[in-house]
Amino acid sequence: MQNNRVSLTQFIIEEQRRVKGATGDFTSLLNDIVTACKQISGLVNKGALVGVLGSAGSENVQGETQKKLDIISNEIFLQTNEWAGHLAAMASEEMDDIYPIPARYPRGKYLLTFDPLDGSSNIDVNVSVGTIFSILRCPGNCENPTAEAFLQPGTQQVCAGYAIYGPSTMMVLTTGHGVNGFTLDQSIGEFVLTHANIQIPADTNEFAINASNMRFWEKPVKRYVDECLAGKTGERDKDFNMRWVASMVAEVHRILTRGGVFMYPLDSKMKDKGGKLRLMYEANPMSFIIEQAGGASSTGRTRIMDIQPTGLHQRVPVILGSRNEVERIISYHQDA
Ligand code: P6P
Repeated sequence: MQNNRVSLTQFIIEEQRRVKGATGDFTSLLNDIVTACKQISGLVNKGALVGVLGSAGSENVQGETQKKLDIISNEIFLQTNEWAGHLAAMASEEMDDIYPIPARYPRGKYLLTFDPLDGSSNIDVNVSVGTIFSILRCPGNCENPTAEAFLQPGTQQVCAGYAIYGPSTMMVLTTGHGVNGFTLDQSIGEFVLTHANIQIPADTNEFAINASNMRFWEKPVKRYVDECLAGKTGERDKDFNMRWVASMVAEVHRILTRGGVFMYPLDSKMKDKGGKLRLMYEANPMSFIIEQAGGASSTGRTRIMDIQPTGLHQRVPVILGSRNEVERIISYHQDA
């Protein structure tokens, strides 16, 4: 590689060498996931030029309007990952039920969950979107996987990652040995290691929340945000900045890069649904990444990665980012 840079392919293979008894199965699976993200990046980058913008005129299991690119990205993930024999099944934000690997292909020992195009409401206005994925081991009989096989706490994840389709396309990954970031070199079509061993600052002066929901928030969140807004004149004795991109991948990436706290808390509007964000393919993979980078991720009441899932599309409140800020918000929930 130019300038002695390490490609993602080389990085994954060198990681594999550290794992005793590794067969190369996981490495090959991760390579297929990366290939799917490169294809999605290409389509996102072309946008209107290839007629992929706009709504598909359908709704997903979440009751959300599906963009054309939501469906196309989902198809790309299925087609790129179904044939190689590494997976028993897949589950996606865009599909009601699990996708068992078709009988014409061999089944493998892993399960893959993904949100193929997170933040897709931004796609038509050309704001960063991304792909989030999580890899679990398939417990028991992988010959006939069921939705129950996926219902494992976040601590069981083998790997979590996201691609962010922004000014540059990046891939950020953890396999439980820290977090590393790779930038897509479009001239060679390869991801290259550019952000090794990412660590989140424990403190921050930046918070991210959809402030239009303020009247629905619980008291601990309202207390935290009010203190941030009071800045130097209040409890915190420092001024804060606010961001809201409405694309979780973009918020998490900013937090990994310069610290911060992201909140999509339980509010009275979403209380009956359990929250806004989905546990299996948004909150858990992002929590794994955030914790591996030295941050924290909680519902405000419990560590997200400890939650025993009860459903494939279960929603949870999410408060994640700089450790000291998340712990402060948790303490406010305990005070209440
Ligand atoms: P709101 C995108 O739809 C998403 O799932 C996350 O990526 C994002 O953080 C959140 O929802 C945005 O929600 O209510 O601000 O549109």
